[in-house]
Amino acid sequence: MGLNIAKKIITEHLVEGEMEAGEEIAINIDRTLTQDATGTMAYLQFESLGVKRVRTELSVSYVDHNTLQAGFENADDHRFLQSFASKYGIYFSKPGNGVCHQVNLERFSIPGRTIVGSDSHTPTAGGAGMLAIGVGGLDVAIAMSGSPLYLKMPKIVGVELTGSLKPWVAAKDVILELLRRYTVKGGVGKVFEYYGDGVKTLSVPERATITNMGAELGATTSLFPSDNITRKFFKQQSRISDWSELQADSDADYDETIHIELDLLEPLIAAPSSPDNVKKVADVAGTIVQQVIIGSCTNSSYKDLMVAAHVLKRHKIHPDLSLHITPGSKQVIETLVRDGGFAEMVGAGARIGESCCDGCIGMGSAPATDTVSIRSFNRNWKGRSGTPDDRVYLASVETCIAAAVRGELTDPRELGMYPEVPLPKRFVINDSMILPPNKQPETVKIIRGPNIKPLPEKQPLSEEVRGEVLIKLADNISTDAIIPAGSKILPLRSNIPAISEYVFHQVDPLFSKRAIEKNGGYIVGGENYGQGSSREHAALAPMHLGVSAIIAKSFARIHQANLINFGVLPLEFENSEDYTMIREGTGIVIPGIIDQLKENTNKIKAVIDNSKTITLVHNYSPRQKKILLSGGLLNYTKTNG
Ligand code: MIC
Ligand code: SF4
Repeated sequence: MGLNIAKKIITEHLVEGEMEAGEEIAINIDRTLTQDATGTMAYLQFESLGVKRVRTELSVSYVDHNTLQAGFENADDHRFLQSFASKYGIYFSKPGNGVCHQVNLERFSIPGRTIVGSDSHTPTAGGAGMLAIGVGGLDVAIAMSGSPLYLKMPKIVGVELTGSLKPWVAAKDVILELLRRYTVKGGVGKVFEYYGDGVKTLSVPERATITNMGAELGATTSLFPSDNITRKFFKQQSRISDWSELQADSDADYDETIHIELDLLEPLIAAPSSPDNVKKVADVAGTIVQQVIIGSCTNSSYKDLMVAAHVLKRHKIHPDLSLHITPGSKQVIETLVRDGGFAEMVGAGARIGESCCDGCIGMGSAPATDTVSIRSFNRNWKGRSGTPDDRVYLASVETCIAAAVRGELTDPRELGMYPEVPLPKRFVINDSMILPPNKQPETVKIIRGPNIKPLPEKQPLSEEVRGEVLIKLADNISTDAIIPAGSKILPLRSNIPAISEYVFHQVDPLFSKRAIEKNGGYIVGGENYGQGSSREHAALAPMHLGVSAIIAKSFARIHQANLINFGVLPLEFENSEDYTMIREGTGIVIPGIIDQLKENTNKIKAVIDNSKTITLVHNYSPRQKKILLSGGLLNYTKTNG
C-alpha cells in the first residue's frame, strides 16, 4: 500500500515510535509560530531552558490578539516579545501586520515541512501542504530548543472531494458540512487529509479555510496536497523557490474515508452557540441581524474580501446593521487597495478594522444586548464575543455579506450573479512589518514591563492526591469557559496570579475564591473537556489555584497535553455512571498515586467520600508518566535534558 501525505511527512520527521494509530511518536519540528496571547508564556518557558538561540529552521513571533492597548499591559507584552525575538533568533511580525495564520500561509508556509504553533488554528498552513499542529506554548518552547514533539500517532482520515462548488457556496460550507456530520469531538485523534478531483477546484486560501476550521472538529491537523494550484499560489507570493510537489501515492491507504460531493453542498451556517450546530442557511433565513463581521484567520483572505467588495458595489449595507471587516493581513489590505476592493468597502460604509483577531476573541466589536451577529469566524461559544447572552452565527463570507445587505439571514444565492474573483497574478509583497532577529544577540536587552510576571512553579507529584470536587461540568466545556478571553482578561496572559482569579468566571464567578479556600481540589467534566483553544492558561491557572486532577469522560487533545505539561492529572471515568454519582463537594482521595502510576496498567483507583472505590483510566505514555511524576514538562526537561 502507498503512503498518504500525512504519513509521508511524518516518516521524514520521525525520530521515535511506530506510525501505529494511538502509539506515541516523536517528530522533528522544522518551524514554530507563536502569537502574543500565548507567546509571552512560551518565551518565558524557553528562557528558563537556558538555550541561547532557537534551534529551528525558522521561528516567528506574531502580535495579533492583544492589539487593543486599553492599558499598558498589551504594549508591555509587545515590547517584551519584540526584544525577545531579536535576541533569540526569532522573526517578529509587528502588531498590524496580520493574523498569524494568514501571514504564515502567505509568507512562511512550505509544503512538506512540520510546524507547531501556540494557537489551535495553526493547521491553517495545511492548506499549503504543511503538517501544522496547534500545541501549548510549552511544547513550542521545547520545539524551539531543538527537541522533537511527542504526540499520539493520529488516525489518517481521507476526505475525498468530488465535483466543484456551485456559485455562492464556499469552502467554509465544506468544513461546516464536516462539522454537521462529525461534531466538535468527531476529529479527536485524527488528521483530515483531502484528496480527489474536487481538490483541484479550490485555491490555497480556500483550502486554508477548511484546514483552519478542522480545529473545531478537534482534529490534530488537516492537510491538502501541494499541486499546481499550490504552485500558482507560491508564484503569486513571489516565493516559487519554496514550492515543491507533495501528493499522496495513487494507492494510498487511509484509516477511514469520507466523501463530499461539492456540487451537492448548499450554504450552511453554525447557529448559536457551537460550531457544530449546523443548519442550512435557507432554514434560518429571515432572522433579523444587527451585526455582520467578516474577518478572522478562517475567512479574511483577498478573495473573501473581494467577494464582499463586489457585492457592496451592487448593493447597499442595510441601514439597521453594522458591517465590520477586518482584513487578515497587511498584504490583503495592500492588494485590495491596489485592485480597488478597499475603496468599495469603505465607500459602502463598512467599518474597517486593523488586521488582527479583533472581535473573534472578544477584543472589541461586541454585539448589542439581545441581538444577532453573523460572522465569518470559526467559534461562537456563548460569551466569546464579549456580550454574555450573545447569539452568534458562523458562516461563509458569501452568507455574511448577504445578511449585511438584506438585514436578515439570507441564502446568498438570492443575490443573483456570483462575482467570480480570480486571485491576482501577484499579491503585493511588502514584508516591512516583519523584523529579522539581531545578528549580535549579546547587544539586545530583553524589556520586561510590570505586566510580565515570573513563571509559576510546581512541585513533583505527592504520594497522595486529596481534595473536594470544586465544580462539576457538562460535555464540551471549552477553554474559553475555563479561562475566558476578551478585552478585560486577555491582557493578563503574562500574569498567572492575576488571571487565575478568572477561572470559570462566566460559569461560576466564585470558583477561584472557593478553590483557594479549599486549598485546591478536583474539577469534574463530561466529554471533550477543554475543547478549543491552545491556551495553556486553562491548565496553568487551575494548577496555580491548587487543582491537582481533572476527572472527565474524555478530553480534547491540546488541553490534555497542556494539563500533563503542567503536572495536572487528566483522568477519565472507567464507568460513566460514576460521573452521575459525583457532585460538587464530593471528597476524592487517590491513595499511593506515585505507585499506581508506576504500575503497568492504565487504571487508577480513587476513593469517593471515604466509602466507595471507583476506577479511573488514563492513556499516559511512559514518558508522560515521568512528566507527571516530575511535576510537569519543564521540571522533567531540566532534569532529563
Ligand atoms: C482562539 O481562537 O481561541 C485563540 C485565542 O486564538 C486561542 C489562543 C489563545 O487563547 O491565546 C487558540 O485558538 O488557540
Ligand atoms: Fe485569532 Fe480568532 Fe484565529 Fe484565534 S480563531 S487566531 S482569535 S482570528
